Amino acid sequence: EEETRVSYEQKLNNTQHSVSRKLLETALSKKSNLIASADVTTTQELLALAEKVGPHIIALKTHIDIISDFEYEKTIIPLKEIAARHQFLLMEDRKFADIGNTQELQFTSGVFKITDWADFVTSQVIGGFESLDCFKNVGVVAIVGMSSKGALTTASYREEALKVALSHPNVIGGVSQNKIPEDLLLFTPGVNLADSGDGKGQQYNTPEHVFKTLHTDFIIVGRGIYKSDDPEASAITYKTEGWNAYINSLIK
Ligand code: BMP
Repeated sequence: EEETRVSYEQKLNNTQHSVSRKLLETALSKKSNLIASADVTTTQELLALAEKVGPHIIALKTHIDIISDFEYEKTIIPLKEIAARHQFLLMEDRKFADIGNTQELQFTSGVFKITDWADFVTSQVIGGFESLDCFKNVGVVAIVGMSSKGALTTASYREEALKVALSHPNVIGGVSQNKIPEDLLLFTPGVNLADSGDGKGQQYNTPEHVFKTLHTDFIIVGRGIYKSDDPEASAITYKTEGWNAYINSLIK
């Protein structure tokens, strides 16, 4: 793609949302656009990973419902302390996909009490505009398109999903494998330097590809980091690759 992208500084000037601002400010100060996906299943692994990769990431993405020994006091309180100390945000990848009232209950109740600790959450927009009203104290990243083979997020679905995302004040960005309007932040998972897939439908691209062709803002890396023998070294590699790819994408 020949056109230049919008820089983090420009995006910062164009947004009032406190979560967007925090993400962009953190990216600029850490020179990182890396979000680590902590798809581990115990509190100990989660906290150990957060501690190791914390200095190098702008956010840690969780699937909190896969933690088998979850306890608010033992899991969330220390996680929040690590996040504050290493200056990263907490992104709960809950992918809400229900009517507004149910999403509100899933967001505020149960054992996870996501509303009490997540800085931002992912949500499908399949429930329509008003289903997103309940997320007013956090940022919402709308699932616009999915990375897995055969996903039903066709061009026409993505177009309709973007209309909801662009019009809703709680939405700060989208997850997609395609370009989206630059007034939204673009979060791109399916990033891995070593693999092209996982045999379960996941499809991978390199950081270079997603910055150059999608003008993504933030890369999300799971197994490339947490499955590595040295997660901290891998986080540094993805941070450096991601930052260089971002800088290169600023140049025509
Ligand atoms: P990995 O890098 O190990 O493939 O992990 C990708 C992470 O991003 C997973 O947590 C997955 O749930 C999430 N994800 C994705 O892979 N594709 C999407 O389209 C949306 C996602 O949230």
